[in-house]
Amino acid sequence: MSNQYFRNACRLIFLFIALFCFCSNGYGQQGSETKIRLDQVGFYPDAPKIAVILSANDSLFYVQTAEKTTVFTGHLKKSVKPDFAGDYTLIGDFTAFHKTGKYLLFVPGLGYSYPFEINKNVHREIAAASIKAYYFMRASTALDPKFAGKWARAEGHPDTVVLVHPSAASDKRPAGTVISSPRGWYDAGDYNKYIVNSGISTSTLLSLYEDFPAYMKAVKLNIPESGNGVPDILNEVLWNLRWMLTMQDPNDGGVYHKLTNAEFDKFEMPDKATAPRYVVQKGTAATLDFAAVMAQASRIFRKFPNELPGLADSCLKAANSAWDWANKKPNIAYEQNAINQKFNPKINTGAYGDRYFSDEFIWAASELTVTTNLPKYLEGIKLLPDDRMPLPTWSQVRLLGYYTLVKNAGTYSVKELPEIKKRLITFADSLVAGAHETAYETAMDKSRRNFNWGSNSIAGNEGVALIQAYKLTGDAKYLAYALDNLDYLLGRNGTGYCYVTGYGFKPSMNPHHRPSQSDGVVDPVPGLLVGGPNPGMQDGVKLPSTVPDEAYIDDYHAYAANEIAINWNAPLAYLANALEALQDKLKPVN
Ligand code: 9MR
Ligand code: 9MR
Repeated sequence: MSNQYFRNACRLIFLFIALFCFCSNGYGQQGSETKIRLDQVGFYPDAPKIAVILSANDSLFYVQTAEKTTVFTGHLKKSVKPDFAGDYTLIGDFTAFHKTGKYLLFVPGLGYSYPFEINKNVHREIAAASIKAYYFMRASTALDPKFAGKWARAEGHPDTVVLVHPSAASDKRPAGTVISSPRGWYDAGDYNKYIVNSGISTSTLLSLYEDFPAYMKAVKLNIPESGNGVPDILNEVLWNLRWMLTMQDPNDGGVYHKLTNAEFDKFEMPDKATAPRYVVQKGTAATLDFAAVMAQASRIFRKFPNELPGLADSCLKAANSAWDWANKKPNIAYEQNAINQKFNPKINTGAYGDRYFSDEFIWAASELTVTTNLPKYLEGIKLLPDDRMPLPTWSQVRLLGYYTLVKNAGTYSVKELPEIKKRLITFADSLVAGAHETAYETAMDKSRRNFNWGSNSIAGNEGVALIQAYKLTGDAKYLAYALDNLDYLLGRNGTGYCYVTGYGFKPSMNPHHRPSQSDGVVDPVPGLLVGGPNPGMQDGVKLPSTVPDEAYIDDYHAYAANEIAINWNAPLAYLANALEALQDKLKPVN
């Protein structure tokens, strides 16, 4: 990544400028840069450009070159509403400045921002890195320096000897049966592999390809499969998809909830973590999520018959047998506490427990319908069970079904389709309404309820929903609000962090991620989105603030605010790549 050198050079230059300002007792102040919050990666020439300033004595701000030549002067505007701490912010809008180059923002009495770039393709590198991040999460393979650079590591978790846990015992596979279930991505900072969370993550990446095939075909990731005729994003998805296929019991079509240790590993490299691995109880959520992903994968991989012969058929067959299992067993929750009362060893890793399956049924039925063009899957499914439009998360996947139905409209007929379209647009409108009145001018900052475990994925998933609305309506306003949320993740937020490792001038450096903490390399594995502000403190780490959007600490102990996870990276990848693909459509909103 050649731009890394550029960034390091910029950091140095910036430090010199800061030092100069400080020593010469000039108009700068140490630490001032942290009070100017902006997308630390940069801006598109013709798109909106917003900086949020925490305090200022003056009403003007300046865009300057590194030589301190002013190229743009703007008026600071007080935010319409205060932030969650009750303080108003100042908005510096330099949308009207279009010239490409490298700049700093100067606020009299405060000082300089971090340097930033205005350019086409400005998020291209971070967008690709957010997908490459999955390569770094691969289980069952060594990471070669050719692809992994200084983050190369030995193979961890071959997962060729995995035990059927007593909770998953069946006639044909009694407890203790050995199965092979290699590959897949580690879920997060831990080394376990969970089907439910893999479902939404894998699907979001597949959708990124499905929605932007031309753009995504050109994204090169430098992974072992690169150049094999399959787009790299699909190559990466295949690593997890092939693992998912092994999680289905071929005897009945049911899918094990997860492949896991009994207890979380200590902080050590993957090859050192060799505790026994189990597949646990099959469940309805896992089986339906699996069916949905396999159905979607089938229609995508059908276009690569020569490179991947038979794969599309295998996926569809797997999807159908999973669907049949779930219809026979529509209500099997994964209840870890109850399981631990009955069986040994007790399993104390992530639960991803979900007790409501109507959304999983909607999603799986939608994917199967679109892939097969057969009406039978939607028979008996209430596509509109209530008025809600819940933003997707690992436990709530209804909208993933809606997105799929809407973008494939025309291939078959679903009577609820006009209503679903209307609701998606109304939902996007509800996200943008009042977003620019918040202290950071983002949809993300509208509600304190957004700030829970993995809050950054909410910013990402809102962005995905807004891009769906753009695709549905062609209205560029939705793209501008999607960009606001990307800006949020990259620095225009309540802490001033760029929440993606390896990018920006103040990135998260200490994620709760076992390899990043154990590999002896100072820089964390790049391209990973941390969970972000969460006042819940479920990890017991005291946060510097409990204000919702400031409740964050860059400390690896803080897994409730600073872990990384595949289901958080996926919406970032979707958002950043989609905006790159659509950058020419971006324009200011009035
Ligand atoms: O590392 C684990 C992380 O992946 C999980 O999200 C988190 C919550 O389930 O748990 C982490 O593991 C911790 C465990 O729960 C308690 N002991 C310390 C472990 C590592 O910090
Ligand atoms: O993302 C999950 C979050 O919604 C839950 O509140 C939390 C506690 O159950 O678990 C999170 O998922 C973790 C999973 O259980 C284990 N691997 C790490 C995941 C991210 O922290």
